[in-house]
Amino acid sequence: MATLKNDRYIKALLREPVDMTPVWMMRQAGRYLPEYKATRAEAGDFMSLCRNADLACEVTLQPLRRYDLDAAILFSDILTIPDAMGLGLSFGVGEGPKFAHPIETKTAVENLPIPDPEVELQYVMNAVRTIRRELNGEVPLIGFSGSPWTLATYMVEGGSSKAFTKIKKMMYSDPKVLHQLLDKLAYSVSLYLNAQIKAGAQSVMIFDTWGGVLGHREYLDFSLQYMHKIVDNLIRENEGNKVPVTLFTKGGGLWLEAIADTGCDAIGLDWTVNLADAKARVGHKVALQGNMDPSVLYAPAERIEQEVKQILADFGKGSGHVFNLGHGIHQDVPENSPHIFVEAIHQYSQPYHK
Ligand code: 1CP
Repeated sequence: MATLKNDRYIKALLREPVDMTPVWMMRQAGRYLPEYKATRAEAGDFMSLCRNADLACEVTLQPLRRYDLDAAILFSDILTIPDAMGLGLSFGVGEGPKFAHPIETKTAVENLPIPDPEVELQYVMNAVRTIRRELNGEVPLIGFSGSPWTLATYMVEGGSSKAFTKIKKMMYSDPKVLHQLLDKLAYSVSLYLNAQIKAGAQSVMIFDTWGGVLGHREYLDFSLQYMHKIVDNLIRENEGNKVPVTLFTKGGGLWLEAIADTGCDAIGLDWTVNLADAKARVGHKVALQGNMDPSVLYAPAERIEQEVKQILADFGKGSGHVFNLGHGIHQDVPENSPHIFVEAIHQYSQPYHK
């Protein structure tokens, strides 16, 4: 990995020795940073920020200027694919995503185009290329996508959901139509992630934020099966380096063995899982990423440090752990909390790597 000055994150994902546990934070760019709000205001709206490579690069780098993070993550969103399929994505200030044309019928699924990542999603690839150039080899760049199931929830519901009424109705009454949609999404995501890798992403992560709302059989059939197809299709080596892939299913703790069997390099964990148990179950196959409850960042410094020490002790000695939050950072955490979190990980993890 001659091109990287700090390759701890990549090494830990490949379970190769490191000097200390690497850390980054899910949703590390965003509204908890005042400078993010200023850049977003300059862009006008969220999608204009994503479409402007220089501004997307700027917000990607903002958290790295403040905190000693071991990886950068592309600033974009999981909903770029459905938008490129013509669903008409919009975000109001302080509101969730909305689609002008949600997917309601079999015909709508059949008519969905497969976006060409270097055409309809070229703005994402331009952002990847710009960020890679500006990072100048300091830390690796993570590319990402939503999982087919998680993307489908937004496309069928028309936006965020709590009960997932429409997509579950489709799943139980019209499973063939849903499978057809998921199949198109798995293909689109594979093309999209491979294009990000070719544009310079050094690792990729699939966010299955809503896999945990499924029953056991439904998770395997409607979510994991399609992530598995994507893993099978991904470029796993680029520029002479391995490109590790991480799968994160929020609420996926029951399925760690099945997730590890997809051939991914790492599993992202939320905070409901104990790292020692997870390591005993799958640590011989994959690395683990996580898993502090993001709400711990509301607590005083001593409590944050105590939690970091506990999670490090749970994972124990050796490589194969990337520290992270178990889900996205909250918008209203105290400005210094991420600093305390990151410093504690680097300081207290060193004995575990000797
Ligand atoms: O108003 C704003 O400024 C927009 C807020 C915002 C941001 C900062 C959205 C809208 N998306 C993002 C960026 C983003 N989204 C990133 C890159 C930033 C980084 O991590 O540093 C990433 C990786 C995502 C991924 C994402 N988007 C997920 C998966 C991860 C997760 O948090 O579970 C999901 C589910 C989305 C959908 C989405 N986009 C935006 C919002 C507010 C949401 C969530 C909607 C919901 O709760 O249903």
